[in-house]
Amino acid sequence: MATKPPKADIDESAVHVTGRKKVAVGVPAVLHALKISNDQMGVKRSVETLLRVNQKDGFDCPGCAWPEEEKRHIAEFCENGAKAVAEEATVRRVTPEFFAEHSIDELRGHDDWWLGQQGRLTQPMMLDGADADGGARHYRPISWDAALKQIATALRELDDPDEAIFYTSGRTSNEAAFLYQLLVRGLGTNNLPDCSNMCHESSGSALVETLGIGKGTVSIEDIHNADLLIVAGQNPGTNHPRMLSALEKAKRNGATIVAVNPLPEAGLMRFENPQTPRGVAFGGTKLADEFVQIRLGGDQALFQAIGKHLLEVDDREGGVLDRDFIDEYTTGFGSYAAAVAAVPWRELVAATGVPEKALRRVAERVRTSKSTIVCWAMGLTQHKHSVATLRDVVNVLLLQGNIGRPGAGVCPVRGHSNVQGDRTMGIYEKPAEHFLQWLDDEFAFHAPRKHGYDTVEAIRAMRDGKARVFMAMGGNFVSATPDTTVVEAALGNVDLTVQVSTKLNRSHVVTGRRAIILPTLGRTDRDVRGGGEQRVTVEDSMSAVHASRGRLVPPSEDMLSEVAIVARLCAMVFEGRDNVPRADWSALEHDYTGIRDHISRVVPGFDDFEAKIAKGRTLYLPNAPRDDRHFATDSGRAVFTANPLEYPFIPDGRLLLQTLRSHDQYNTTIYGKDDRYRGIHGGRRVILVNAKDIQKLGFVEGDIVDLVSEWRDGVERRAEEFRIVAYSTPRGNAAAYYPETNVLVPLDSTADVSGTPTSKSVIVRLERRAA
Ligand SMILES: Nc1nc2c(c(=O)[nH]1)N[C@H]1C(S)=C(S)[C@@H](COP(=O)(O)OP(=O)(O)OC[C@H]3O[C@@H](n4cnc5c(=O)[nH]c(N)nc54)[C@H](O)[C@@H]3O)O[C@H]1N2
Ligand SMILES: Nc1nc2c(c(=O)[nH]1)N[C@H]1C(S)=C(S)[C@@H](COP(=O)(O)OP(=O)(O)OC[C@H]3O[C@@H](n4cnc5c(=O)[nH]c(N)nc54)[C@H](O)[C@@H]3O)O[C@H]1N2
Ligand SMILES: [Mo]
Repeated sequence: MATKPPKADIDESAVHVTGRKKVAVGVPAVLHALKISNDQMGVKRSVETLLRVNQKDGFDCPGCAWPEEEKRHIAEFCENGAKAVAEEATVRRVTPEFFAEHSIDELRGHDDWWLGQQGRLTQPMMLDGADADGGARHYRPISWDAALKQIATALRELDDPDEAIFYTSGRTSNEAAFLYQLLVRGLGTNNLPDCSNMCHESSGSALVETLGIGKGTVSIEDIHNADLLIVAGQNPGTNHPRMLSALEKAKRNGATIVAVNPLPEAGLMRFENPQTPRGVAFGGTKLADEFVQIRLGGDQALFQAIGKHLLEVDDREGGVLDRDFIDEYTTGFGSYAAAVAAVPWRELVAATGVPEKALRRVAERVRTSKSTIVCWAMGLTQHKHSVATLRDVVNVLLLQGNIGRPGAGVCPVRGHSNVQGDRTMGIYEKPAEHFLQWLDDEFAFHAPRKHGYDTVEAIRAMRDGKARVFMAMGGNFVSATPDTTVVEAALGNVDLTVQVSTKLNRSHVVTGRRAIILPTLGRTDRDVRGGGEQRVTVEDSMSAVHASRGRLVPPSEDMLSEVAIVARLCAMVFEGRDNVPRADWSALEHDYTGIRDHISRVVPGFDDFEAKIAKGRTLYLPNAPRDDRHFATDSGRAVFTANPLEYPFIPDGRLLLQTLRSHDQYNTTIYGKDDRYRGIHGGRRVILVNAKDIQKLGFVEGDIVDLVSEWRDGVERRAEEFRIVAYSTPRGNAAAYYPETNVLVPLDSTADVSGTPTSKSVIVRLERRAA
């Protein structure tokens, strides 16, 4: 059932705009984090909890996937990590009384901010068909056993296992993820969409094809020792604050940093490290040596320009390219070189919005660099031509042999704290044949081979009535996915929706005909099973795996870990069936070392898993391109690719909108109403527009407008009542926050090859609201 996205809870009339900050972090950040965490947890619990973040015997921060350094600070967390911890370790509770008080219709009128503020879920709850007396529908308490039986029965009764869809968000531990994919494949489907499909899928697609690995090729030491770091399409001051410390270190070691972004993001420009007295006292470190204010979607052109310049100078003077590397380790150089030679400079200038002189200046920095790393996040992955863009990033690095040597390589900076680990554990709708064979051998069954649905395909399947059960291992599917109205209607077509969650969100209130909530332990919670206190493991953005152990008393006694939930479901779903994985599910539920044992035999690089993560140690997964310039591509070589130049076309009178994160949110979880570094306070329904465009379009700052998305299917998608804010962004480009704007992103507007929704490029027109 579709509902109008609510906007009542945050009073947008209170929004006000101050100047943009030019420095990130520093003392105000620490104070702000402590305020949010004291509100949620109280002072004593805040201090106890925050001191455990990312320590060797503590828990992995549930914030981002940036790696920990070998030598830990006492307080190894950042402002936004502290907020993520506070959100989970809050003392507020959502109890059965809460659900008795609020009907489902009432809850549906609230936004994710209000829902998240209510606290931790404490007991399994079930929402059935209409009430017998025809009154309002409420979630009612249900026992674990009854809830899991309902789910198992629904799965066992499907005509076809492909009628079930299993989503995963990226916080799920390796152990839970491994069992979960086994449950799904044991049922007989590969329908395993995950948040990666909307996130770094484009990186995975481009890197597998060109380097034979779907992950980055650098370590934290490489970052510290790089000669040149290009940070493109990323806002680390907000989303990966600990990365700023690494950039600061690189800077002290003599690195040059180039920031490529349509917005002058505070963290990239200047950084005050609250963990060093120097940082605060002396106004911080200047990070970016050069800021390239690029047009949205102009990055492919930028990297083609760099490649073109390097080739031109090499032709004239020689000595620019690493010929030995190119000859020995790569293929496709000739066709790449011919392709970039044919692109006219004026087109590269038009696409980037950057003058040729400035493009060549950046290229000169690359030419003279001894070792170059390119870091990127959503600004490069969420466009139609993202895979082509990232192929061109790889091309530039290959020219100078910048793969597989110290201080050089590709660095896709991951989002969720275990999103990379979940993939390693097999959360993937298109699993590799060798992975499935190893699963078959280990568990004595035959896993399905047919590829499953990714996130967008899963929505289409539900929309078209092809799916009957939808289960989510964390996340907030309704708010995180594109085309909110379509998604809400699609979920309404499903017989049973199941959410395994820590906190309440829109996905619990926009449901299938029946719905079940299974409350689960988070990273900070102590997890005691029959076999004693359990640890789980996670993999960071740089392929380092380590254990995580929560210490807090869980929100209620009636909660199960993700592992226990999935292990019990495996037992119930597989009972008495042929061709299902064979394992002692109850033993695995009570002692996770048994799961790690299975992992060590199935997943490459995990030999001696248990010993390697003992006593806070880290297991570094093999990384063939980095370790010995091995490339698991068809040719066994790294691949240069020739990619036709693409960039977005913006029709006259329209703007190209990117949807991004404010400083006070974690994806769909809204911590607060401020975007401190960008100077927006007290509200979220704002659209940042270049002052000249505001004037050209006939508006003034502060005008309230509807954003209307224009897409070739002719469907009108509208997000209502946004305030216009003048901001430094290239002409024709605009920015507004997600998830409020997801309603504008057309389901079928996806990246070529990777299928990622184009959240960073939505054509909109602004429509004045009648006063
Ligand atoms: N506190 C906090 N931490 C987080 C998250 C969070 O929500 N809150 N989310 C986590 C997750 S899942 C992820 S994936 C990451 C996201 O981390 P980011 O990718 O940093 O997140 P976004 O807010 O989407 O910011 C995109 C950045 O790219 C820029 N950009 C947009 N389009 C383009 C473009 O075409 N070219 C270039 N060069 N730049 C562009 C934007 O101006 C912005 O600076 O952060 C993770 N960490
Ligand atoms: N328009 C637009 N859309 C986007 C993006 C964008 O930039 N623009 N970014 C995309 C990206 S990069 C991503 S990664 C997705 C994010 O998509 P999701 O991962 O689906 O969304 P989150 O908001 O991170 O999910 C938050 C919920 O996860 C649950 N949760 C938190 N911790 C745990 C845990 O430990 N276990 C369990 N079981 N549940 C837990 C809580 O209930 C919480 O409400 O959104 C995507 N959507
Ligand atoms: Mo993400």
